[in-house]
Amino acid sequence: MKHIDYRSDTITQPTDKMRHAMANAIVGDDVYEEDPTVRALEEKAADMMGKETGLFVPSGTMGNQLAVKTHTKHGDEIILEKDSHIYYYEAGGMGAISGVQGRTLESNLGVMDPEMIRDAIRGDDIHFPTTSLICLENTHNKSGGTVIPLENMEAIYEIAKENQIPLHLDGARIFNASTYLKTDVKNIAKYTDTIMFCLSKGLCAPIGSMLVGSKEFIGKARKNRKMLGGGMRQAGIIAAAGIIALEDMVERLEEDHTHARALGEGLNDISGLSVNPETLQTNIVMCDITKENLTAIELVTSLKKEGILSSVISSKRIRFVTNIHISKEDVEQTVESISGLINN
Ligand code: TLP
Repeated sequence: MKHIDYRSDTITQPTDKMRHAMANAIVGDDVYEEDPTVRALEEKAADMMGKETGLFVPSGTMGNQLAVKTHTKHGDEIILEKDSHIYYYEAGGMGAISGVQGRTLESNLGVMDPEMIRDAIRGDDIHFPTTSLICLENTHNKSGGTVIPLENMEAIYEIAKENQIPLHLDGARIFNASTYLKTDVKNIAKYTDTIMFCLSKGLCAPIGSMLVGSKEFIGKARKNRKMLGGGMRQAGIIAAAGIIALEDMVERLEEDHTHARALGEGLNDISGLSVNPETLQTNIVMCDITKENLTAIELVTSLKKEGILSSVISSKRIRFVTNIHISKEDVEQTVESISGLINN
């Protein structure tokens, strides 16, 4: 049976062009900084974001955790959104690896109030930990791929600067955000000190994320990457696909957004389901089950039997992520199948 796989955009397969580039990549030992393909990817990533330099990392999680580790010291506090990936989905890494605690804030669809951030920054008091990092997430995964408006990022960045606290962006899907905002990604990146972004989600590279920032910061992060076991050798094999992800795959994200909007609107029209239209911005659809006596696990299991794969987010919420392997026809079929299931 053919599967329509909405579990994540991480399931995407590399393109033929990527596979060809990987087979022919010129490589060297990247721990010695001798891999020209990795270097080319790091320079390209940094240029696109308007930062001094970049570091290729095996995963978005490692990129975020390296940022936390490199910006902070044990016992510090970091400010972040309460459902942010760094806090919610990274296996407690910030505590385990960096020994920091989180000051988590509420948000409106991933958008935090700058004044709440200002209030959360610790003053100089013997009782307090030191606030050493502010983290944002754009797009915001758990809110449904929602985008942070540029004015909000600017306001938070100003507060960070006033207090000499660095700002790290979990930009796993930053190109989805720039596509939605119809702006160059640099216009988002300029309100950050460091950014992690993923090559292996909607951009279809098989492996890898980038951490970008100042030369000084990335130098320290490179050492921390080694410490965590993320120093890779002939990594140009995978970096070659990352270059194609950045060169060829950004423009196609719009298509994922169109499909997500159609899916979200279709699901919202089914009685017993609800999707907040305000969240239909990029490629993630969070669908709430309003029908009584139907749980997310039951719906996801029934859908699987019909060849439609989705994820359970909570007892009454399921997630769909559009990606290169989902077509307009798949979306239509999905809405039809779910409508049939719910009405039976
Ligand atoms: N998100 C995955 C899961 O981990 C939840 C997904 O399927 O959406 N930041 C954000 C905002 C992310 O959504 C993810 C992955 C990461 C970081 C981590 O990236 P990886 O999976 O490469 O470690």
